[in-house]
Amino acid sequence: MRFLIALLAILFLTSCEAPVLFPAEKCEYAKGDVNGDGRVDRRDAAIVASFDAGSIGLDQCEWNAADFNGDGEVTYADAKLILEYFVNNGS
Ligand SMILES: [Ca+2]
Ligand SMILES: [Ca+2]
Repeated sequence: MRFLIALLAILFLTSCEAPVLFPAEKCEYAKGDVNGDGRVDRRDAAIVASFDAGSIGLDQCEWNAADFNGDGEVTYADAKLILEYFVNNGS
């Protein structure tokens, strides 16, 4: 009986704690720096274009960086803007 009470107490206490699944990944990629190499360049634009074409996927960090115009979607428009940014700023 004592074992059962202890087991119930453990279950109750562990169920009250916040679930710890996986620590939130830090997304430190700058806007447009989809591959996280510290530069916004044609390679980032190519990644976004590939994503838009459906040939690759993006993780959440990459996706956040890829939405260059901040419209909540990652499309060819973002690839174009990233490329324009690269051409104009020579990052
Ligand atoms: Ca980059
Ligand atoms: Ca976008």
